[in-house]
Amino acid sequence: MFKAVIFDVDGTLSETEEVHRKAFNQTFAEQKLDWNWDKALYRKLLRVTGGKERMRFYMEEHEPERLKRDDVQDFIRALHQRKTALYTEMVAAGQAVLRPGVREFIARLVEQGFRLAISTTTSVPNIEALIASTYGADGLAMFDAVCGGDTVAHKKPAPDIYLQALEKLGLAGGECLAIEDSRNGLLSAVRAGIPTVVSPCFYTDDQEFDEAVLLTDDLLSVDLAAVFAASQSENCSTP
Ligand code: XBP
Ligand code: MG
Repeated sequence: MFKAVIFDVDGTLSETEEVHRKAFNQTFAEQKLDWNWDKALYRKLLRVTGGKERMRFYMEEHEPERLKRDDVQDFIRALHQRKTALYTEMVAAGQAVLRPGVREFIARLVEQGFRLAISTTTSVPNIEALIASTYGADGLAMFDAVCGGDTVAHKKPAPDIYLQALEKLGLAGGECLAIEDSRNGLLSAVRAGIPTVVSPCFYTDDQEFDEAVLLTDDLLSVDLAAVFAASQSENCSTP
């Protein structure tokens, strides 16, 4: 049976991307940039994981000249620092809540003795803010491994952030189950050899999830024994 469940954060634990989008847009407005990421554009930009990488992707199409400046790296880093400050303030103010069923699902896992971990692209302060606002100051203690943001060179869909979690847990991929919302996250986990349940969110409901061991919109309905059996029998082809 699985020994640990590894959770993605944005879109999985909480529908946080609307708060990220708001923090990005407020940062751009403060800096007098006429960049306004509406929902339709943000859905497209979410194909790129990582806020700094996402802004660079946006500039490639909308402000290629600015990318040629010597200070572009510092420019992006400064924007991202301000965005993260705004995002964590918004989360601390209660603007991000757990998705339906997540709290009960995690409580059930803890009760049944599963170890828990986090593997996310989002910045570590964002993880801390979300867990503190939804579980209190000691919330992170539930997780044996918390892996996020720039601690890896290659973000999702590369496997790095999930491989980091496996190393910290001291477990093999097949001993764990990943819970994701997006194709980038699914590919990252499967490439790390981890069977993955996908629960799509608002921004990922149009994506493909063929490599998932199970697709669901209700984590509480997941039969872990059946998922484990399916994961053992499937030849998890690494895409
Ligand atoms: C989602 C991401 C992150 C967030 C923004 O991460 O791709 O980039 O959109 O957070 P995941 P940052 O689904 O893996 O939790 O601006 O801190 O990157
Ligand atoms: Mg996600």
